[in-house]
Amino acid sequence: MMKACLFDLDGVLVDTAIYHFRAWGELAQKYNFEFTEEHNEKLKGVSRMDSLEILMKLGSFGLNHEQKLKEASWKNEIYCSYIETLTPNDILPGVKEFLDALKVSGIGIALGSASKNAPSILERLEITSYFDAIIDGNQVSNAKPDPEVFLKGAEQLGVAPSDCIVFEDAEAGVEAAIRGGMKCVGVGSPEVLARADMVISNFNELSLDILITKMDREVA
Ligand code: B16
Ligand code: MG
Repeated sequence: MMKACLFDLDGVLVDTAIYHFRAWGELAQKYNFEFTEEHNEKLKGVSRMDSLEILMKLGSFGLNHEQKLKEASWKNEIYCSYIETLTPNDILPGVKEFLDALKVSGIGIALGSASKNAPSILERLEITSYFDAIIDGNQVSNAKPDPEVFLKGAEQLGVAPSDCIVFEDAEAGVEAAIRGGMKCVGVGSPEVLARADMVISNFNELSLDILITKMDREVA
């Protein structure tokens, strides 16, 4: 029985991937290698430090621990300057209406994001108050596909993982939901998110009734 919904942030509630792309692109320029949108796909749902490791491989350059911290924080400053421009108009289509429907039905709402900037993004979007639990990159030691971020969310809500539905746009996030024993709605391309229980392209396609009907059928 569905008792809670756990949402990823980037790519599900708001599209900040373009800002990550631009900020990492500046690092790529600094180290003089090509960084494409296709490369950026590999960074979705991946933590900041793991993203830097992927870029180091792409650009074939090495950094010691201190340099890694310095470059990651340089990228984050650039990223933060971009997200300063976010407003409630940047919430992805249908999200607000869906969150409203969950609230009215008394279904728990949690955030499960790899981003350490998640709290400030939610503030800028003016949706913090919807969330009964917020788990972000500051509170987990194991990145997705490890289920830690979602299991902590379920625990804070006091709901069993089998009664939770995760919304994810990244393959690693879908895998994390599955490993956590939760159902998963993929937001994006059915090819990339093939392991999700159902896939939508945006929240305008989804109502609470559709979700419950579809997920009940999966259980039966
Ligand atoms: P930060 P999500 C993830 O957010 C992004 O998809 C990923 O591209 C980013 O590297 C990661 O957050 C860390 O973000 O640098 O802000 O801590 O999709 O898990 O909400
Ligand atoms: Mg995401």
